Amino acid sequence: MAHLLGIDASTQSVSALVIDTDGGAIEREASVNFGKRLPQYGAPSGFVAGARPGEVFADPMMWVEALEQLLEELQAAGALKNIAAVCGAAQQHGSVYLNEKWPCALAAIREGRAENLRARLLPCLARARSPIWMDTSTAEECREIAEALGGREKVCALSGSVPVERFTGPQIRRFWKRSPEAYGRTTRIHLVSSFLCSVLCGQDAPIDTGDGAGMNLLNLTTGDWDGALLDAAAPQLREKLPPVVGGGTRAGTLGGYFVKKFGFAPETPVLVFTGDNPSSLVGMGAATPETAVISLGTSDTIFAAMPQGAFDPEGFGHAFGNPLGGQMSLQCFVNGSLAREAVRERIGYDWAAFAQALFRTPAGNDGNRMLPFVRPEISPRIDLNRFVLKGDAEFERWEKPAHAVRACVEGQLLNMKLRSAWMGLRPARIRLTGGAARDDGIAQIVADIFQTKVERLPSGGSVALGATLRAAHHCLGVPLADLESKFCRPAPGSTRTPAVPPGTYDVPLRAFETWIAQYR
Ligand code: XUL
Repeated sequence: MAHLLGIDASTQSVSALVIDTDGGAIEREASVNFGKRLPQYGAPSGFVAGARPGEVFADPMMWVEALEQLLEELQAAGALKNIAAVCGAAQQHGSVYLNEKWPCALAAIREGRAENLRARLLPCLARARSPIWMDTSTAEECREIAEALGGREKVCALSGSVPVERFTGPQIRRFWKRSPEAYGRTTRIHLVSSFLCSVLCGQDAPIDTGDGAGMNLLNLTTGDWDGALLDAAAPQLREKLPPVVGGGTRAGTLGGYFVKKFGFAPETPVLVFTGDNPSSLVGMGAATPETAVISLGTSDTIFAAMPQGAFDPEGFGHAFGNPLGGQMSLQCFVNGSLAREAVRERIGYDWAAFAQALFRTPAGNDGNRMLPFVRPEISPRIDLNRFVLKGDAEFERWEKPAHAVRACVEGQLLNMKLRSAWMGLRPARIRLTGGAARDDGIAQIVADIFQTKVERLPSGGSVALGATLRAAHHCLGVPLADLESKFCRPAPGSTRTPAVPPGTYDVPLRAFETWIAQYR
């Protein structure tokens, strides 16, 4: 019996899935929410604002402690027996800065000498907190990198994205400029994904091309670090980064600490981790461009496998490595679930009433619209920190709560449709994942605005599922098609087809584009 463990280190929690490939079943799901389980970190949603505008951080020790609690929970449930391979994925772009103590701490984990993970790893941090993907503080560094390379387009042609504020290269540059001594003490810089993978293996793990492409440091054509991009970011950067590898590469085997404490088999293979979005692409069975994915989580994203060489002329979209080979397109929106949550709180609804509201309001929302950005948005780049409403007087005074709900969801999806036009998607289906995907009203609006059939899979955990499928495929040799047929079939009754005629949203789309242009 082959069981696979997949880990998803996301913004608000660390979650896991255990699957049984023979039986085609999800054996166990578990999750540790940072705010609820680790309140001592003072990060109810998994992050804290920094002192300067746009800065957003998280504590890497919070991720490590949550990972350990998650494994404890799985062990207590008897779910860690028979684990044949492990893989994982993490929120993208965030970076962890480690000092010269890091190799010794890893060796202690590897050899099973470490007593307490936190005590071992805390002294290894060259920077106490990690900047994460919500950070928008590096506009100046993005300009400098563009200038060094001869323009934003040059950076995009090399790395798949123009210099982007949350991407790791500009973040590293800011750290070097502001704290040159701490940068000097840094001997290794990891992504969240490669950091956690290293901890599990007790040895420095590589970065995969999927997550590596979110750094503005990787040459997307060669699949390796790019000398010019590294030089433009910070000095001596190459020696501080781990190697880059394809998504099918083993990072190592589980460290002795984990074997001893959790009863894993010695030498359990660990496949290189990737970013949450690339992992979700695999978990959603979206290996070809016929299936596009919309993920409605802390961030909302739309992504799909794509042929090489497409770029967003506006500069907000990205080309990442596809863990299955080739590339994937991605567009990310900061104002995902936190914006939906803010609307829900403002009107005093619970989630059931929020979901119901979408069935009590018509497509187009009687002309009532919202710019649904409670924090600075990245697609497109807009520095709003409040909702803007436009419609009838009652609506604008927040006295039509059901319309406020639809205006938020329609605003988010109209913006997504407009911003993702560069991808040239003509998918046969859109697969919806993330917390809000369960909501039938939201699924219907996706089908209506994109005029495409919408499907949902039985498990909400597509990131962790993708990790288990990659582990099964690359470590155990199970064909991907077999895995997809067992684990990536839409849940019965979950499909939604367009309920309004094509063209229904043409006017709202045009109106939204004109309106949003005033704020850019
Ligand atoms: C993608 C992005 C987010 C994070 C967090 O570019 O910034 O989707 O990966 O989920």
